Amino acid sequence: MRIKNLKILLIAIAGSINAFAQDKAPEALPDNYHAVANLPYSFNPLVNDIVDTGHTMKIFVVYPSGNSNLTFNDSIIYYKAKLSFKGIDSIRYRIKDNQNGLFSEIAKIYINVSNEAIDTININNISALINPYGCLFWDYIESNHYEFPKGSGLNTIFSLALNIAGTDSQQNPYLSGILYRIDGADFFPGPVSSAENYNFSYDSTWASVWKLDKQEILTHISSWNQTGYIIPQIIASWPGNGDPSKGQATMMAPYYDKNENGFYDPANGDYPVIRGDQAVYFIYNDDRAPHTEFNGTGLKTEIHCMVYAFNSPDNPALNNTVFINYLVTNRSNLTYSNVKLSLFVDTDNGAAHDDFIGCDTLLNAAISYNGKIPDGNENGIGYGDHPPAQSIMILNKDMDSFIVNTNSFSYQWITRPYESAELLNNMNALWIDGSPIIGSGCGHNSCATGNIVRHAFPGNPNEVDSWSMLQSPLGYSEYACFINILPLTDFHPEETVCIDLALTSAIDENGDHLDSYTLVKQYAETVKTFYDVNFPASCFDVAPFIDETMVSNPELVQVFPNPTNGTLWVKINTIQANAKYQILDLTGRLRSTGIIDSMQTTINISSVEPGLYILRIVNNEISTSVKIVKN
Ligand SMILES: [Ca+2]
Ligand SMILES: [Ca+2]
Ligand SMILES: [Ca+2]
Ligand SMILES: [Ca+2]
Repeated sequence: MRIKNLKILLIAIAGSINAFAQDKAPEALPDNYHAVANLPYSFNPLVNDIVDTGHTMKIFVVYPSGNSNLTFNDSIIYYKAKLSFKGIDSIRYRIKDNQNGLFSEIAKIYINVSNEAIDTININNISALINPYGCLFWDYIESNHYEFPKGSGLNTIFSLALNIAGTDSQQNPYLSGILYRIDGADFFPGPVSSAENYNFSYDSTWASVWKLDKQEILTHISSWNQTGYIIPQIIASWPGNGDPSKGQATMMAPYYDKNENGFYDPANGDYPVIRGDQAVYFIYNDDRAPHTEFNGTGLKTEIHCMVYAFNSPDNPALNNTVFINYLVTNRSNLTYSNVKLSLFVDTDNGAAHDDFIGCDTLLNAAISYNGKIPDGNENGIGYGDHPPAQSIMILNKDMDSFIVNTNSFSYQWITRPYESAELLNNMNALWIDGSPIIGSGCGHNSCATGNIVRHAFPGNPNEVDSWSMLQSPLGYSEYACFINILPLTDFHPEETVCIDLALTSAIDENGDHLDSYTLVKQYAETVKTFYDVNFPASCFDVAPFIDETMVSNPELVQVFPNPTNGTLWVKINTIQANAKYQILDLTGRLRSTGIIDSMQTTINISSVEPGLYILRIVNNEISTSVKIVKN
């Protein structure tokens, strides 16, 4: 009886399941994926989803997040996280049963997005966003980050990018252009490689910046051979060498090759070489893909870039400065002529629409400053009564020409370039309509008369009779500029051009916008002197200051006592014409200097604090360095 009843019950349950199944909704179950930012992926979220036996299902809808772009078809979601996104992205979807037409509940898809390509340099009074996509300081989506003072939430630069143009021997034009890399791209992360190696693996490897503090390197130098020492990931992955089998150059990021085997192996004591107390390093090129921002043919250049800064609270000029070192190498087999290298810099002194910009031809600098006080946008956000000025200075070359443009001005000729011909005009010191700079008034022949010049608004706004934007009829607005660094007659295969820049900010806390202009010029001059003293060898000489080859060479120079309490007796074997000595600390800061005028010279360093220093003997041709210890 009981057995019989149970049997009937089971049959009844089975029957109800069958009847119910015909109307059962499909079930979407959550999914987890990993992705690298800005690279394309295809996901099939259906693989773990449930639908009735014999039925099929499809993706019905996908709800995007703001962190990614996606499309989908019946079974695949094509996904790309935004270039500057990092973290967990969450999108949602529903599926549909193709037979019974029912929909699932909403299910979530979690994508863990890694992003090694975005970091900040932030060791001094500046915090700035760095990436390897060609346009510094902005995130290619909505916000910029060149924060000064660090922590203020206010910025003095929107973006900075290097443009390159040239012609080959047949006069064919080449152009790699970049303003904001927002509607297309001419520049891409990574070194120039053979075409078959431009693939997903390449992209995921080189979508990266490497950020290092000098202290991490010094720790590695003193610890690499200690038991238990683990090489920090950033030192282990430092891109010292390219892969020749992939058409890459052998030497990439600078490093000290302790065992002199031509190969970066930090486990054997090699270490990254940087400038400054902190550096962010990356490599990019104009060859990875067809150009879509300015649609030109790329020159096949590879750019190695080191952004670096010094933590120097007692030196406000240095503490308000970020340096950039660009090494631009021609990796094509063409010799280019009439080569232009032009920096596009969109300066924003806080609120963007009340600014001026001009240049200083003696400093080789662009200088932006506020157009009025207080600085502020329509919501009152800005620097207020003490707006900053910002200098962008070329340290190792002359500024060949300088021109300005704007997104928000009523004159067509001063509008920002959108076509390649307009870009080339700006890179050649012409307004976008091809007319020259007239050295007075508005600067254009429609509203000014006078001589043709190559530098727009070179005057000091504090000087009433000079030609600055303040004295022009243009009025304050939203401005950007082209700093045209140099024309290069011939740019040969495998030749490298080196550019050193310094970006210096200043606020006169007791003054107005024009007092900050005066102060930033003073700071820029201080920074230029620092550069000239501390980087005398070459723009290519990345960092002479923590080189282990700096041991006393008794044939050239003897120093004793070492360690010293204050007095150093320096003996050299020959008198070098115009020789001088420099005492540098390990950040490269000059602490003492003087003339070497005999074969035996006494140097007093009793005023410097105890620590490790570099004594450098330099004349016009050579330098010899010796480590010294001050007790
Ligand atoms: Ca799923
Ligand atoms: Ca080595
Ligand atoms: Ca402003
Ligand atoms: Ca601007």
